[in-house]
Amino acid sequence: TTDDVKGCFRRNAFVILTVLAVIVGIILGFGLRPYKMSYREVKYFSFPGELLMRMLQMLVLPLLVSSLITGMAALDSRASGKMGVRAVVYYTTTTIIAVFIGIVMVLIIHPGKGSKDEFTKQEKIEQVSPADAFLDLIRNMFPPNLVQACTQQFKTQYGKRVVTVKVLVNETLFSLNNGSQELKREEVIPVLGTVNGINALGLVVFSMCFGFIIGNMKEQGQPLRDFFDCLNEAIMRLVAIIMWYAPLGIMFLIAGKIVEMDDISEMGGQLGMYTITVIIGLLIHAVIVLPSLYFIVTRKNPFVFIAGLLQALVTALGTSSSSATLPITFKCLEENNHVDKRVTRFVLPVGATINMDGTALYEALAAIFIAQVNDMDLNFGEILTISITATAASIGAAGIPQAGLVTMMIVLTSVGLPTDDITLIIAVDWFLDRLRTTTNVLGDSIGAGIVEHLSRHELHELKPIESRFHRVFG
Ligand code: DAS
Repeated sequence: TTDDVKGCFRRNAFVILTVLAVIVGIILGFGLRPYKMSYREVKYFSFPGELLMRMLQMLVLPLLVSSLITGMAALDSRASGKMGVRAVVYYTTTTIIAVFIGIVMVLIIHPGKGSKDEFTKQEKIEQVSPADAFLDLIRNMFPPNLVQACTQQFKTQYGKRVVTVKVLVNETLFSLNNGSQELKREEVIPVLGTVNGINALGLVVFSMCFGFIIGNMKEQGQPLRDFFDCLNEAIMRLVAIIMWYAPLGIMFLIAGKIVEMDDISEMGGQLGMYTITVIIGLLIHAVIVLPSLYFIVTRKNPFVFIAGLLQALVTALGTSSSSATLPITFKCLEENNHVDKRVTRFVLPVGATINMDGTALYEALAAIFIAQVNDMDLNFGEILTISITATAASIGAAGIPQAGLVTMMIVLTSVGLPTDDITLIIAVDWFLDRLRTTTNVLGDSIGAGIVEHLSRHELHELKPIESRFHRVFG
């Protein structure tokens, strides 16, 4: 039918446009490097990319709340309970596998052999103690009030300057020194509890409770269910518009980052080997483990499923933020892969908040790399500690740029490694962050496909989300 043709054209047009945008972005970035643009020029040059980030970030919270409420309301307690258990089992399994891959890779390749002085010593970052960081994490689970929790302000990093992410909800300042500037203590409070990170857990729980209640209000709850369904539909319509802009935004995000990155030739052998080790680990997880899991459970071709996600995966690559990518992940799963909305609305918000396979793999691998650089031999107990804290830190990491680098402090401290040493790997973190964010988004999406398949009987018994919006507006 014409709708199918239109849908197919639009889907492929997006993917082709976005992949082209990445290629042009890379060429543009390397083409502009010889001009040594100033910080200000890079900031203006990257503006179209920042615009995309802000448009997506603006949608994240209302989308997260409305999708969870309507998703929960559409499920009865039995179905949501079973679905929740399946999702948690999947998250736990894939995160543990990811950590295991990270550890095996860094122990086999051993990129950290040699001495530390090869690294261009960056300025010390004054660290908040992990106890403060952990307390901040707990404190930030509960925003001062819900209204504030829906207003967030992000200024993302521009290369060589202090990165400041100021989240109105908690006044949590997170600054990552990417360059020579010294940081003041009060500025370095890890971005553990941002409205997009662990804090969303507070909102996720609230939304699930709210959705559960209005789901059990039978007919009286219908107006409320319709309200949040319309809110969700309205946001998804906005996403449909933003998706046409996304390729342009991604092009400038990638080009801007390449213009300002350190000279690759300056990168020492150890850092180069470390980068290759992370890439191999993430590829094994993203190309072998996750698709195999999908095939084992659903007996369907995983690469057809992944092809439908390309727009979201490239957006994750461009924005290095799984939260900012969430609206596009929703669209790809529901429209390209036709995953049931009752599953995506329930599983995706939770997954994007706590399920970060790429980050868990990265943190375990990086911690052991730093131990190797410090000529520290870790025993089995310490490696086990790193596995556990890397899993916990990936749950606490925010879905925003370079959050995984910050939560890694908990991992380093757990085995007595110097937290300052995160400065050794900052130079390549902006690039590896993109890859681990893409892995995070892939893990969440494959999880939605697997949970939907395992829940097909329960879903069959319940009525689908009959959107009033479509009923009224078609
Ligand atoms: N950038 C984070 C995300 O959006 C991942 C990370 O920093 O590790 O998922």
